[in-house]
Amino acid sequence: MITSRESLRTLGDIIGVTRHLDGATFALESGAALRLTFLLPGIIRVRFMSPDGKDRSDWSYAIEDSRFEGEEVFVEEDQQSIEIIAMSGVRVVALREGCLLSVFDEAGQLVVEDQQPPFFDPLNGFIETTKRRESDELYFGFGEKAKSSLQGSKSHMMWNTDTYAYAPGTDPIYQSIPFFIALREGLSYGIFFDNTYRCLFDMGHTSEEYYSFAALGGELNYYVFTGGRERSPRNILRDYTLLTGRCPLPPLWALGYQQSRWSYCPEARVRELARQFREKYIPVDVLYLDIDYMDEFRVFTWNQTHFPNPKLLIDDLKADGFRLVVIIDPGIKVDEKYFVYRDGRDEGHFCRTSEGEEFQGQVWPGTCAFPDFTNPSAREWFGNLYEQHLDAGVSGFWNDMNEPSVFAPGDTQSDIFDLPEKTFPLSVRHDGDGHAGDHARYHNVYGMQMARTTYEAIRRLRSDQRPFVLTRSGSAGIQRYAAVWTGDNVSTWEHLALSIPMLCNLSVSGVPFVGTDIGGFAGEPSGELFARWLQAAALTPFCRAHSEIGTSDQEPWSYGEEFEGINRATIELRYQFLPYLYSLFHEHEQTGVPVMRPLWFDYPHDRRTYSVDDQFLVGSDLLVAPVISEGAVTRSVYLPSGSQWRDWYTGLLYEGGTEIGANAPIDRLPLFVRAGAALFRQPVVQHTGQMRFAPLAITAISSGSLSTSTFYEDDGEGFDYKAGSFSLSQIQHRTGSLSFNRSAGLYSSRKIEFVEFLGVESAPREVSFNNQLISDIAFNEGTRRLLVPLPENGDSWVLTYTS
Ligand code: MIG
Repeated sequence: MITSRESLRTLGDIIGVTRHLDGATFALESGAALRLTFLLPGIIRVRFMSPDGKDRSDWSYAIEDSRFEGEEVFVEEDQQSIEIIAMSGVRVVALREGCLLSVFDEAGQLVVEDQQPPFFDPLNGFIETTKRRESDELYFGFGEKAKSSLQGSKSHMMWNTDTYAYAPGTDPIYQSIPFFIALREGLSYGIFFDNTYRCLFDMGHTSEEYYSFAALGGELNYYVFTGGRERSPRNILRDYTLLTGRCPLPPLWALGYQQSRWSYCPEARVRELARQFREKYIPVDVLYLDIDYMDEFRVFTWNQTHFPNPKLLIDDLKADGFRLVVIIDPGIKVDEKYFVYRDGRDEGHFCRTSEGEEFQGQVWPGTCAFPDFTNPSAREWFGNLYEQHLDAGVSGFWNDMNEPSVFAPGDTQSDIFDLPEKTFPLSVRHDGDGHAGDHARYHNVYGMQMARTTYEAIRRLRSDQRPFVLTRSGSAGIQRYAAVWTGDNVSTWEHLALSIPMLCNLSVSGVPFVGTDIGGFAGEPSGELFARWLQAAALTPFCRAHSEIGTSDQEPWSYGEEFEGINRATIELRYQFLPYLYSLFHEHEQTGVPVMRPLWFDYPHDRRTYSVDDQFLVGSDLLVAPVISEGAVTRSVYLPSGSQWRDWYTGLLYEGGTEIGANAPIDRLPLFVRAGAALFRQPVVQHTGQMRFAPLAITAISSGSLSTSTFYEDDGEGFDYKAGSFSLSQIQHRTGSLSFNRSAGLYSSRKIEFVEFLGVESAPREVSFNNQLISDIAFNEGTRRLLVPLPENGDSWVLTYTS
């Protein structure tokens, strides 16, 4: 990082120990102190305080919940070292000399250890820690990175940056999450560096033998997640999201297909778009308005010529099952006659320069001032502005440009921080919720605090509405407030390929609600590329097509009749799986597991999964292997070991741990299902508003061994679910038998109309429901599917067949 190694100092030896119930504090020679806290079994906080003698209060935007009781510890000391042992068995050993730390798991195995003492630079606040590294250890996460997980991605910068048409390898981009999961031989651990300054992670880049993370300011304050007994990624993400929060269950409509472009304008174009979707029977839930809906890009205004009556437009769209999301940028046009500017200035809500002047910079509206979203009163003021959009019926908000991005700042950046990103000067002041600091400190949280402003405003102004916020920028904890899209990608096959590791790494950084601009933002995709991209995105958590102004049309029907049919079927596939997808969001809210997962997340013991960058899991049951190369009609698929898998289309069984060839004609998304799984699906609907009238179907995937699946359901809106208005069902299934049990909840579940068994080799001799024979069944030998229409059924029943 940008500092000279000569001016680095260590923090010195440990010269004193104070014991606490939940850890210890070490006094260091340099005057700094180290506080070690055992927050929970498996979460250890390492906080070095005041190497520069400055007193810093303990303050973080990332941490949602710090009210942990702490784990009780024993402290043992000898000449060389101090050992702190928690009740769970997790242990930290600190060498007195150099304050070198080693962390051990419950089973006594080494998790991670310092390779060098921590360093700091008294001249500029630089801090750094270095850990030993085994040469085969791999690292995933780091938030939003335009990199595949393995190929050369060994150093990562944390500094939110507007990077239009970024290329594979561009670093940093829009979001920075200084968290990673380390993986080696099935054992994992995680580290979260809770520091909002510019950070650099050097993960074996400089030397295979160690890795380091450093920041240009703030504290060396990090959390080690040991991953519990299993040392599993699942436990690590559970614990990381206990600390930084989870994504609250989104409104159901936000899981539908979404159509955007810069810009659908004027109103007639929006109405035409809506009409086309319904006429063509292409399911969709959400339409977007980009910056042109506003009066000269003034946020919270409408262009009166193009959108003379927004409420009427939105009402009409709603009647037809559409939701509208509008963009809101942070830049406020400096204009005496503009109420937002006037109020913001008069009430002092804008960011100021170090001289106390209003900071101004150029963005879309021209010269702008920028709300200080790190100030609670600015958040409340800006948040209240959303009221009129909510009154008009706008369903959700899209926060863009919040890195923050500034085309031309008012002054130039200087000194060691002199880097080319277009953003605020680093000296701009922020309130920091009472912990005042400069932009160098708060740059990375600006976007998240804007998304928070939006989220909290909807919660405050519409207590019965689940907020939907989409954000471009964010930092650790962003999942509490918003869905995230990966910014201005490009319409190329390379970018399509990149989308998979990008979304997987965001997912394992605690952010489950993620997606890319389908078809690519910059440039124009061919019909084939758009169709393949849509397939790749069909089961991603956030599913939205979006493209730049001036590009050709990028709707599902824009590429001729053949592709229109293919694209319709792809979107229909998503809608059929929506009950399953929705249930996964509930699982995330409960446990912190991501919705979309890299293969290694569920199969850390299968080393071959570590390098799979062109497939992903959706929940534990679906394995998606999209075609990401032009002209391909087959592809090889790796099926992880530990499960058996069936081809979704043929029902054929495959052993895990094998690589197979999959058929992938242009109209097919290669899809595999875990044997034993039971998935909830539904017939095609045109939008989620029709779901409450649609029956459910269970698709059970044949397997010799018994497995249990859980399914969550509620009415898809509001917060009644928190008061028990949900339904939780359990299915136990093995070949020939499926038992269903509604185990909890007050919500009256949708009717279950069919059970479909996938992977049935021959026509069954007998099918019975609660011991009564059923004759009206359909068996398809070619697809190995047995379809059983269910009689009236209640909270608990059993379906069996014999072959
Ligand atoms: O400077 O609002 O990433 O999705 O269409 C460009 C116009 C500003 C960037 C976003 C993109 C959006 C565009 N915005």
